[in-house]
Amino acid sequence: MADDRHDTIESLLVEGRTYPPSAEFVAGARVTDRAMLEAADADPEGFWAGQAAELLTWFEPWHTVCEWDLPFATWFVGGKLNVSYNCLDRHVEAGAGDKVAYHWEGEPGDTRTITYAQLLDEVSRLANALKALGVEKGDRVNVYLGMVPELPMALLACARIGAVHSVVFGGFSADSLRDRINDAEAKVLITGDGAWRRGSVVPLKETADEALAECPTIEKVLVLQRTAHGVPMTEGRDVWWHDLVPAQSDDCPPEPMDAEDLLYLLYTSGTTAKPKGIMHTTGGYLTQVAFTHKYVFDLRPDDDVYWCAADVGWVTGHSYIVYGPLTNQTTSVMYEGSPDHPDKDRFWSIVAKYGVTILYLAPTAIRTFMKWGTEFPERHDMSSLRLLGSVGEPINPEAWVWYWEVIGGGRCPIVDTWWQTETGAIMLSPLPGLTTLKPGSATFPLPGIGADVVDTDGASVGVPGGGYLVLTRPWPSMLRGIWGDPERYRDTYWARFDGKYFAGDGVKRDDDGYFWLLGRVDDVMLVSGHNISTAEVEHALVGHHAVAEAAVVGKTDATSGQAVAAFVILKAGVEPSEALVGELRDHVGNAIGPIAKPKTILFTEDLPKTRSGKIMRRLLKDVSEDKALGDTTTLADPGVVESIKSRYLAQPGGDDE
Ligand code: 6R9
Repeated sequence: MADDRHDTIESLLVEGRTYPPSAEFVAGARVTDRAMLEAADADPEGFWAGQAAELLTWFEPWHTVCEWDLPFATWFVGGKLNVSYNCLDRHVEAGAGDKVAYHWEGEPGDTRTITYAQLLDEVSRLANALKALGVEKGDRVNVYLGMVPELPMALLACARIGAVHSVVFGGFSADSLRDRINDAEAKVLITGDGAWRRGSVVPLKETADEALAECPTIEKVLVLQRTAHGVPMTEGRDVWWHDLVPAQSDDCPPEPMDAEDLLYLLYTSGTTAKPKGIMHTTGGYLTQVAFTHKYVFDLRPDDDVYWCAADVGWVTGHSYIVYGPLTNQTTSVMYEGSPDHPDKDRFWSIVAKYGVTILYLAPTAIRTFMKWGTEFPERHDMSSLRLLGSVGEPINPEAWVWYWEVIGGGRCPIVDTWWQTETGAIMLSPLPGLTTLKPGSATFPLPGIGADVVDTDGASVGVPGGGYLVLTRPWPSMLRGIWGDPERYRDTYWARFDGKYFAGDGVKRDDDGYFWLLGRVDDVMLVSGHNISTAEVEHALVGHHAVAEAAVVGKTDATSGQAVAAFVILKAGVEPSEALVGELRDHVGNAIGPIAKPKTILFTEDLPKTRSGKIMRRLLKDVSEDKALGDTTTLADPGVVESIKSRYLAQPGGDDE
């Protein structure tokens, strides 16, 4: 890194430094005062009804805004609409058919530009093809594809005919796919021959075939050709997309759906137990997704080129690659492959090529880019960027400041957005034209959202204070339950604190009332009677100049109950050594207190992560305690944990000292 840049970042990291919105940003921003927050707070239902009417087109109006029979909410009861109509037809009818919906770039470098009119045409054909395969309203359709335009098309085609989609991330194993198909009792699977990832073929069809050997409900499989590497087709069951879809009519009237009809199931990333089929419905979901997309990203639909670099296989992709952006008639970028193919500047070349103005990333990606160094973003002109977003994990201040300076050029507000598969849409986030930012804080609840911090008895802790994050009133895009298991829904989210939704995250509020997320409460360690959050120790570790990324778990310890075990990825060019272990232990001791010093530190090249980039601490805990590994099916790369395990057990002091 150039020395002046290093100095700038160091100076920005001064504790307590805040970032008010610049006058230039405020001048063009959608929200610059508290009027909307206050109105929403005074009358949340009236506020959401206003948004539903303004942002969506309804075939028939609702008669009741919200019915709340704790823990079951319904929104816009009696209203009728169609999601694909809202995402496509109405924009074409309004004359925006030639506007680009997606600039798509394949990993090998092939590109496609898809307008709203073309997308409507393709979605209608696909919807007719699904009907031809026997799909009816209410049926479940599983989708197992890479990041190709046909993936959003598949979601929209289901929505068009009232089928329920259940997307399984294209990197998941045959077992994960099988379990999710069987839980949803899906009738049709949409998949492909393969997907491109890091220059190689991800064998989707072979994996799907393995899963389907044990999926009795699947009748037909629609197969998209992408990699053309030659895959087996099962006679009578498998149909090539190119044989069926183009031959269909491009006229498929959108099915009028009830506001509370099921739109999709999405299985949670499963960092803990058995995956849950989270249920999202139609009217409330689309309202809140469109609202948050418009106001959190301060959208200017005529000028912005928006890129959410997540995968459609997780909720961020559902809400902020497909439904939010299309409802708001946005021009988006979609990229198929990995960020280091053919080189580590791929993302930045895409930003420059399409003139991306809004970029939405996960902290895990940002930390990876930090590890690779500034030379890659510095190769490209990224002056088109005007707003940056972060989602998926707490972002540590070092990564925030790096994102601010190196990617945003010190000019772009960063919206740190807290939400969950279960919440459907962003819940806590800055409003970029209003909120003064603090690096590492998701700041405040958005308009219409009730959030609080409570202690173990469910009592509000006030400001400042720390405890459990809860949501205090229903919101339109909230999950409607867990598929097939209403009791588990009640137990998981509503049983812990009476009348409140428990998010599972720990949180602190500072003197100014800002929310600071501390990670999952399952990840809190108890060391000699002291609660220490894994996120705090991880933040301390990545605050050391040698460390790129860190994961921390509490391992069972005979003397202290639990001991802190750390897994550390060093920055490029830093050599691991015993001296560095000592230095890092002292560094944590100084930052938090001697009690938080890791007992063991293992240097590693990689960490076990889910496909959405979340560290699977549960598996690291198994490693640190030398236990059989729990469910590894949701890992991005199952090899990583095995290799950490063998090295962990080999290291001096890796066992109990
Ligand atoms: C959207 C998504 C949800 C969990 C959530 C929390 C963590 C997400 C965060 C964040 C701190 C943020 N999380 N965003 N933690 N700051 N801005 O990630 O959904 O995959 O269901 O995960 O992710 O722990 O409870 P999902």
